[in-house]
Amino acid sequence: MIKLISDDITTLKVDAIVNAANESLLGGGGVDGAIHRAAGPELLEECKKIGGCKTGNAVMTRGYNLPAKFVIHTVGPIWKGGGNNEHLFLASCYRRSLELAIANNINSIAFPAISCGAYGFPLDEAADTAMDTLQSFLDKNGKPAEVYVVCFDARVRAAFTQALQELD
Ligand code: AR6
Repeated sequence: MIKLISDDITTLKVDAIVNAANESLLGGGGVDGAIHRAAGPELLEECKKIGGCKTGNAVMTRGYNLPAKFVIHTVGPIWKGGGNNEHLFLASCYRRSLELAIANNINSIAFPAISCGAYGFPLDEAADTAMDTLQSFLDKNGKPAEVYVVCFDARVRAAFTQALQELD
């Protein structure tokens, strides 16, 4: 099941929320900043111990003061025009996050629109890649049971709604 919701990801009571982080894992703006503020300083401490994450990969921490038990930090690609494997890296972010989730018995997971803010990925293209990757993973693995994509504004909602409709 893939469901779109319009909400602040930091308020969701799911097993894991996904963070659109950067390779340092030391925090930043956008959804990353919001997650660190809501989780509290222990999140940064755990991230420092991990020591970074490559673009397209994902790592997991506890959720600390968040309602979510875990945070899966993934690093989306910076959009550079589309000729630098941006779509492959973006797909990898969704897939690696889901692999970590099922390896840790996570049944409910919420994604933000990875790379669609500061990293400048065109929304329609990001939405297509996100939805195709999520659906393929679910078709193959049959879990996690609940996958949410959080649409923080109307433009994101419109792009992801269209991409979801195109799946069937
Ligand atoms: N809940 C859900 N979605 C949100 C929230 C929130 N609280 N806040 C923002 N968004 P961005 P990126 C949406 O820029 O493009 C950071 O500085 C936002 O509207 O957060 O992957 C990192 O440290 C947009 O649709 O992530 C990196 O340096 C989406 O989340 C860099 O930005 C992603 O926007 C990563 O850039």
